[in-house]
This record gives sequence, structure tokens and C-alpha cells, in this order.
Amino acid sequence: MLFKKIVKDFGNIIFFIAILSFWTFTQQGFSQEIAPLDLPQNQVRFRTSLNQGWQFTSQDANGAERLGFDDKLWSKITLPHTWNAEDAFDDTPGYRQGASWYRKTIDPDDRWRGKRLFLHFEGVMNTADVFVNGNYVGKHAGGYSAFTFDVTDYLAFNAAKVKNTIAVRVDNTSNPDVPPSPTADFNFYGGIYRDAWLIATDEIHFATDNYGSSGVFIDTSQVSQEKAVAGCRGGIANDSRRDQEVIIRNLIFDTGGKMLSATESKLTVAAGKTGNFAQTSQEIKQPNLWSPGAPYLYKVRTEIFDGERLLDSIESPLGFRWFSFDADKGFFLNGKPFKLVGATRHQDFQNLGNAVPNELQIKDLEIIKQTGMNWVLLAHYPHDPEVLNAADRLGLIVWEEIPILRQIGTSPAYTENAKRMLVEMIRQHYNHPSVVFWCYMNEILLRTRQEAGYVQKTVELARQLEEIARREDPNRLTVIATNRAYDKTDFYEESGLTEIPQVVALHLYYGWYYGKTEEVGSFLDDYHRRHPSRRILVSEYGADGDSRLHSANPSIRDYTTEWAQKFHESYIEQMEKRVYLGGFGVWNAFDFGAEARGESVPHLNQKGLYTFDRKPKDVAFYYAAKFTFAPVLHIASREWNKRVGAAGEKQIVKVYTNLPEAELFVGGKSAGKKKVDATRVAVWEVALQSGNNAITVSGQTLTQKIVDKTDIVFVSLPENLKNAGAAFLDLDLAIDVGAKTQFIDRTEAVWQSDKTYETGGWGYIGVELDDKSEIRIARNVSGTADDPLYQTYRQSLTAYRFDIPDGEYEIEFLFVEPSVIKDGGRVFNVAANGVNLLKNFDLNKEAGLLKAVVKTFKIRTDGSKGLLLDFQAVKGETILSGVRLRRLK
Ligand code: GCB
Repeated sequence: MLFKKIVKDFGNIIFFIAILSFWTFTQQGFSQEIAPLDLPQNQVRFRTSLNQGWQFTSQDANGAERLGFDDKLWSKITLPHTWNAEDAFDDTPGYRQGASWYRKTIDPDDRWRGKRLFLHFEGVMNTADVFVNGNYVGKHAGGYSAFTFDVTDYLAFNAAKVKNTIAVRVDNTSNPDVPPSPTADFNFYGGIYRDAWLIATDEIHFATDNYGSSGVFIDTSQVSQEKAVAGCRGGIANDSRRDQEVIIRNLIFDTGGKMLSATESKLTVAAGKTGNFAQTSQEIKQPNLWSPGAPYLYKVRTEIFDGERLLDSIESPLGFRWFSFDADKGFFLNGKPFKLVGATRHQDFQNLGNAVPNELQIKDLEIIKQTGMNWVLLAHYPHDPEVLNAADRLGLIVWEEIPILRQIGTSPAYTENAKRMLVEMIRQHYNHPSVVFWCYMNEILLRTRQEAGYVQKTVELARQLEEIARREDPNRLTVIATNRAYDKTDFYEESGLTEIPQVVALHLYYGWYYGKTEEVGSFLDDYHRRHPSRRILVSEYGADGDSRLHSANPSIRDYTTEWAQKFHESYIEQMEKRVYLGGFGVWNAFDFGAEARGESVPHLNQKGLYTFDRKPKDVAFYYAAKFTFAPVLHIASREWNKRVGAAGEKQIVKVYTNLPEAELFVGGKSAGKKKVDATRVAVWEVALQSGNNAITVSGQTLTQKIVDKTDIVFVSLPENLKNAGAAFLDLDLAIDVGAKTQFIDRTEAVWQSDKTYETGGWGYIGVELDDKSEIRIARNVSGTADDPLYQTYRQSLTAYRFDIPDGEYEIEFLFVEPSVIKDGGRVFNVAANGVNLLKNFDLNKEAGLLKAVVKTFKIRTDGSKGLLLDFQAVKGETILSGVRLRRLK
């Protein structure tokens, strides 16, 4: 169970009632059954999973569509499947984008007799060509929406029970005609990565050719506290050879299974045609409204009868709620002000890519809910149907979008695909009461230096998409998400783009990509002043946090958990009090794969409140303390569980809690009580003992005492290294050269930040190090998992000094060549107390660009000289990324 794993991974969280209550809901949620609401099993319509028994090759195998093709040597796989789960995270740039094939045989089933048969794929990235028994069935472009093909004429139903073969060619190459643009900050994992089904229906059935949807649409535009009615419309396909009169029946049930409305109508559908029906339910008095606080779900069953004979049946979720959005007063749900507090979600997961089982996808939404959110922003494409079902059930308002981001394509085919994707998304997820926002463009003017006419083309596309969204669904809100305009000209405004949708969402990265976190509030006020009638949301803000990087004085973009915490605390403080702001959604709930990134963990965007495998970062508990009602008491300095510092130096311990008061204990001794206000943050400065420190925080609800515990290992450095004596024997002095942060490496060793030499200690000799002297590159360094150690470095350095006692030491140097340079372009010597360790060291020649290099030597110091490391350039500049000293004797 995820909960158990989290507890284990976080070590000593022992009796942790706050978190228990925080997670209790998860436990309940996990055991819930997944009801396939859209396509139920019944005697007239059945769907069979096609997830098992596929053969796969990551080659564009010639002739693989053919019936007798030999696929025996291909790999055996089950769906969901992607071929990029690993290569998108390795040291080799890029990941495999190309064509692959999937093949599977199915036995004819007696239940197929006289039925219409359909293949339904929930998601294939990015284009799919489907063949049945060697026949071409069709193509689907776009990796994030479902599609259905009628294969009745291709599947052989025969007495001899000859197997049928399905072959699918899947291609995840970026295609200029198919959104998303390759500039997207996420991976295009190729594969049949969602469930696949065979659906069998009667000859007369709900239309299956309706953009991958169920063919039945529920409207809830007439809802009030007193009464509600539901509209139900759809298409009925008559694939028989004769005209047929049918009865369409709509039944509404409450959660207890009690029928509240039954309506009926007749329709004659001509042979080979589709006829449309529309009904309005009976009035439901005092309906149970759907809201995140009480996500009450009714159920609609829509049936087709031929006289008494049931021909088809579909179940749809039904939730009664209404909303409005006022430019001054913000968002309202069911008539009451409702601040949207949300998190975005990408669908991928550690080691799985996008091929994520439904259970984990549902857990994601449970986690988001338990973190205090009432809103989930499904980025940057339509998500799995189970995600939408979970949002309905758990009570999370949904924002969903099509993958039109960062750059549009200007071909007519692109426009057509974009428009179709929008229709697919809306029709497929139309019946979910959780959905409130349809977004169709994200940061689309990020790059304004485009071909002439680009902005106008974007505006034209937006107009078309807006028109489609309003026509398809007049009851939801359309939105586009904008980035801060970097150019002097704000093309979003100048072009009129932001006047098109009903809502404009802002992405704010003050204190990450630009500016200061404190500027958020004044930016929003100014924006609201400039656009007083515009309804606005913040749909992204976020900071990368790596639990291995730490600082007591964190600074912008240093990847420390401490900066990420500061960032979130500051944003929330500024955003929550601004009434006109409809809501805010953090980027992101979870870390996610972005191959082109080369930051502290390469190929990963670490702006998640949870890691890629869904472990909570401490900052997740900030949101829980702010926005959940269950008691939360969490030591928020838990990720910094191994530290190094001068003996006696005060260490920060932070706690997130929604209790009024908390008391901290270090090694059993009280460090004092603190009152906690609406910020939900309490900070202590405490002295830690060398070695393990048991940290406990306790607080009180009206009825119970709550405690959280953790251990912090403190490596305390003596004031004067020479006097360290025996203590230094097991001391490990590791310096992350050029860094202002501490780093916990994969062996749990702590690398200190760099500093200027002071007598008795250690440090860099040369220029004074100041606030700006950190150099950090955002590039993947191959050959190591400890990239941050190599991503900071010093160039043109001359010397380091360590005032260590006489003895025998192992010294380790870390190097990386960060620049494109010729062999011989950077050559230098390194000496220890005048003895050459590295002579004419040509880093590029030895390793090449961005490769981790470690050099280890044994040295002796005597005569109380300490250790002086000399760096001497022969050609170009000297360079060093890390240095580590371990005493041997
Ligand atoms: C954005 C994008 C999103 C990125 C995010 C980031 O504005 O919409 O796709 O991942 O910023 O982390 O840079």
C-alpha cells in the first residue's frame, strides 16, 4: 500500500496520528471498486478487455499488418504499455520516437453472433493505424483521446473458431500536423498506453461513431437548491437492414439505487442511419448537490428497446451542481463563493512512463484530494477515463485541456486535428459533473519570434476552438492559459487573444524563472486593475524541490526543498486573500518526466509536491495544513535529515501544522512552544548534537494529543580542524565546490557548500565568495546519479586550504567539463603540499563533455602544515566540481 511505503521511506514516522487522519481517506478510497460507468456489462452490450497477450516490436516491421505474419520473436507484453519508460531517463540524449507494432490474436466468441463489434482504444500515443485480419481499419491521430472503430466487417466469426488478428502500428514521432508541439515540457511516451476494449452491441445501438464518446450526453443546466432536471440526448445507430421503431428510456437513480425519474420516447431509425433523441427528466426535488465537500452522484441509465426487448444500455454519471464566475468576486459553486485550490497533474509515473495502471491513476487523485485540493488541472491533454471517474467520485473540480501548447502548427491538417481533439475531449468527458473548465491553449505565445502572421493565425485558431467549445458545451467555461509576456509587446493583449475565452488563466513563476516571489500579489492586482471585467485564475506556479539539496538561506532556483517551501508559503499567502482571483493551481502535484531537462535530477521536472513515485515532499504537508480539516502536524525539515555545520551553530527545524500551538523537543528536551497562526508555519532554531538527534513535535486538538517524530543526523565540524583530534578520524569533509547548498549524495554523505578559507578551518583561497559566486549549470552530467555535485563548479581556481591535523588521507576530486572545448584547450596541474597529483590533466581529452570524472589519491600531511591544494593552469582555466577528504590514519 502506498501509505505504508511512504511511512517506511520516511523512516521514523512512528505514531503519527495527524498523518494517519490525513491518509485515512486514502485507505478508504483505495478499496473502492472502479465502476465502468460509461460502458457497463450487460447481456446486450458487453466489452472485453484487450489488454492481455500482445506481441510487440520496437521496429517499423514491414508487412506486420498481414494475417500470417510471424511475430513469434517479438516481445510479449500487456497493456498499458510504452516503449519509453526507460530511455527517456538515461544519459543518452533523446528517447525513441518512431514506429512500433503491436499484434494480438483473439478467439471468436459465441456472444459475437449477430452483434456489431468495435475496437475501442482509450489512448495510443501518438498516431495509430489499426488493422484487423490484414484489413486496414483506420487511423487515429492524437495520443490523448479515445477512439472507436467499427470492425464488424473485418472480424471473422466462424464455426472453425479461426483466430482473428489485430495489428496496430503506433508512431510517437512528433508530427507537425498533430498537437502537441515538440517544444512541450513533457515526454511523448509511445505506445498503446491505456486500456483497449472490444465492444459488442446489438445491430441497433447507441452511436459508437461519435468521437470516441459513449454516444449519450447528460445535461445539467437546470439546477437549483429546490429542483433539478437532467437532459439526455444522443444518437441511435440502426445497423440492421430494416427501419426500426425503438423506445428510448431514461432512468435516474440515487446512490441507494432508488429510481427518481423515468422518461420514455419513441424514435424510428431508418436502416443504416443514425437517429437522434433528446429527453428531459422528471423534476428531482431538493436534489443532493455535487460539490467537492459532498460529491453526490446520481446515475442515469439510458436504454433502447424494441418493444419489450432491450437492445442497448448505457450508464452515465450524474451530478447536479451549478457555478458562476465573477471578475470581482471570484468563483462560485452552487451559489456560494468557492476558492479553487488546485494541483495540476501529468499522467506519467516513475519507471512506468505513461503506461500507468488505473489503480495508480486513481490514487493520484486521492492524493491530490488529501493534500487539501478541491480542483485538479489535467495537464496538458485529456487524461484516462478513470481519472475523470475518480474526480467525480472524490469531489475534485476538473480543468481539462487539449495539447495545444507553446506553438501551434500552421498547416490545415494541424487545425483540423486540433479542432477534432477538442470535440473528442468534450464529448468523451461531457457527462462528468466534475468538469468545469475546458482549456484549449496553453502558453501559446511563449515564443513570439515566429514566422510572419503567426500571432494572427493563433488568434484565428483560438476563435475557431472557442466557437466549437461553446457550441459543444454551452454549460462549461472556456479558458486559455497564458505565460507572462517577456517581450515589450504583450501579444496576448495586443492581438486580442485574451478577449476570446470566457476565463483567462495566468502562469506565474516569480521567484523561479524571474522576479521575486513577493511580486505575485502586486502583479495580480495590477492585472486585475488593467482588466477589471476579466475572470482570472492562476493555473500554474511552482518551484523545483530536490530532497537532496538544502540550505538555511535558500535562494531562487537553487532546487533546495527550503526554497520550494518558501516559494509556496509566499504564493499562498498572497493569492488566497485576493477575492477576485477564482483560484490557483500549483504546478505540479507530482514530479514528471521531461527528457530535455538537465537539472538536479536530469530528465525530471521536480516542481511536484510529491516525487515521481508519489512520496510526499515536506511541502505537500504545507498544503494539507492549510487546506484540510483533519489535524496536521508535520516536521517539515524532515527531508533535510542529514546536515553538516559548525559545532554549536543553530539549526532550523520547521513544522507545518493546523493546530493552534506546537512544542518541539530535541533529544527529549523542550525547545519551546510556539503559537501557530493562519500561516500554518512554526520555526525553531535549535542546537543539534553531533550524531543522531531525535526530533519530536507535539500539539493538542480539542480531544487528543498529536505527535510527529523524526531523526536528524548532525555532522558537527570542530571550530578548529587541527584540534579535531580523534573526532576527525571518522570525519568526512566533502565540499560541493561552487555551491551555496548542501547535498546528500546517494551514499548518504553530506557535501557542504563552498566557502572562503578561514584560519583553522578550510576553504577556497582566491577571490572572496559572495552571494553571486555560485555557478550552476542545468545540464545532464553522465556517469553519475549525483548530478548536482557536478553542476556547480569553480573555474580559474588557484587553491584550497584545509587546516587538518597531520595524518594519512584519501582525497577525491570531482571534475566535469561543462564547455564545448577542444582537447588541449583546458590543461592544468593539481598539487597537494607541493606534490603533483595531476600533471597536465586534460579533462576533455580524458572524458569529454559533461562526463563525471573522479580522481582519488592517498596523501600524507606532516609538520602541522595542514593541506594546501594548488591548481595551476597550463592552458585555459582550471576547474573543480567537488573535493572530499577522508582520514585513513
Ligand atoms: C509552464 C508550462 C509547463 C512546464 C512548466 C515548467 O509554464 O506550461 O508545461 O512544465 O511551465 O515547469 O517550466
